[in-house]
Amino acid sequence: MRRWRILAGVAVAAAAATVATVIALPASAETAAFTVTSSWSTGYQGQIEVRNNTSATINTWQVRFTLPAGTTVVNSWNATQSVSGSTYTFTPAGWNGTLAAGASTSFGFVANGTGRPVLDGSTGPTTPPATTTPPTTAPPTGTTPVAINGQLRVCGTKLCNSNGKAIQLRGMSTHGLQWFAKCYNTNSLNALANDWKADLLRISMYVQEGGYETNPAGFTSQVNNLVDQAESRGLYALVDFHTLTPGDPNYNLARAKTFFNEVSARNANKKNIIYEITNEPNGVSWAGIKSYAEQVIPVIRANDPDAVIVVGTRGWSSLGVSEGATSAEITTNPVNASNIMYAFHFYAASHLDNYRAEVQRAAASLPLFVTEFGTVTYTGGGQVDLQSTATWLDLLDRLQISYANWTYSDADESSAAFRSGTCNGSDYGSGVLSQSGTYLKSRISTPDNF
Ligand code: IDC
Repeated sequence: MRRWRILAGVAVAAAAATVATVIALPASAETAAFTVTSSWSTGYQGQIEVRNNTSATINTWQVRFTLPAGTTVVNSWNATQSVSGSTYTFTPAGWNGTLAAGASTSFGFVANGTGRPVLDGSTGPTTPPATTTPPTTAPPTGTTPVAINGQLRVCGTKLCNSNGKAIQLRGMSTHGLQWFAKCYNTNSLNALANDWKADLLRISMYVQEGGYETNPAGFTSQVNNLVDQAESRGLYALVDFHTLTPGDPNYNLARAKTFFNEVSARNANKKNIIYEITNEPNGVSWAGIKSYAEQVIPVIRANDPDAVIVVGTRGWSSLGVSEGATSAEITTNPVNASNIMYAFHFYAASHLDNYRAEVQRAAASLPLFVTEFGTVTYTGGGQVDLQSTATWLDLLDRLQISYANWTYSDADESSAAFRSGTCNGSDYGSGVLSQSGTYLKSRISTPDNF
């Protein structure tokens, strides 16, 4: 860890009586400590701890650093970021400006590139000591899901491993990366691989709502980084192009082609990547979804010919049921491509026996992948229905249908696996799980049948 003096926000402090004490103190009275919390070949996640070393409360602070050419901040949290050229300035997020004497707060960021920050005015070394970068996670040892199963492919209606054995992957979905990037760090991902014994991380990259469309390069890099993080732990990575509103994926067709071209070119040689080309089409016909799929799939195939690709289905990936249709519209007019699967989503408190019956019917002729489901209502909140969830998961286990649960996050909603605030800390153990998280962990951590 590296300690810096921080710019104490003197200009701001001068205007505010409550922080007047800061002005009289030497600049070294507050410190900022930088740590690399996780790193990969093309970037890293950093954390900066801001500590009030004075004997009085302060109510604002400021940290400013410069990144060397070629390195940029993709995303930050728990602070307000502004950027000018290669200089980044961070001020409180709104709730962490006030620090009592001796208190500290921290904020995080993801950098694309390997250059480390240099604090404005810092006299410290520009190259951090080697100890600031923790070793990257060990490569698969032969016991991880990817080491055992290798490159997957669709065989009949099932997902098969490289030996041709039908398998089921069980795992968790991130929440929207634009909101919950801080939840995907070394500790949380280690917990997912080692404690949860998950097989799969679904990487949910919203396109709207502040997602991909606002910063294509940044989100592409964030997704790639998480594919690497999954790979280093032997987990499969399901790359979810999280379309939701508008519901017609064709609205995002050009973006999808750009995104999947880049991601598939970069990750073509990996065995752990699976592509989910649209999350939940809604208000659009099956013909419209099929047309989208038949334009996006060739883009991926040109780079990564052997990867499994999952196609969303009509009515929020309900196989059409939520819009009054059935899976027959797919079976009679399937996507013209091989090695693909179809997505089905459910929320256990909302989607009951008629949906289960349709899944059972469809599974006889279509390869299905439950790329998202919740234990709660379709709002992502409300009551956790463990009984319906158990019925669903028993069905999926029996049919060997792979699944990912919404969400591996600390969102303030009952579908989240962690209690609100968990991702501000480093503990991802049993004590911080929600009711939903406790149940999902108990299901996912049972031995796989690989
Ligand atoms: C929900 C999130 C919620 C967010 C909302 C809008 O849980 O925090 O405000 O999206 O973006 C889906 C979607 C998924 C939804 C989830 C719960 O794929 O994006 O997440 N859900 O409503 N389909 C059915 C339910």
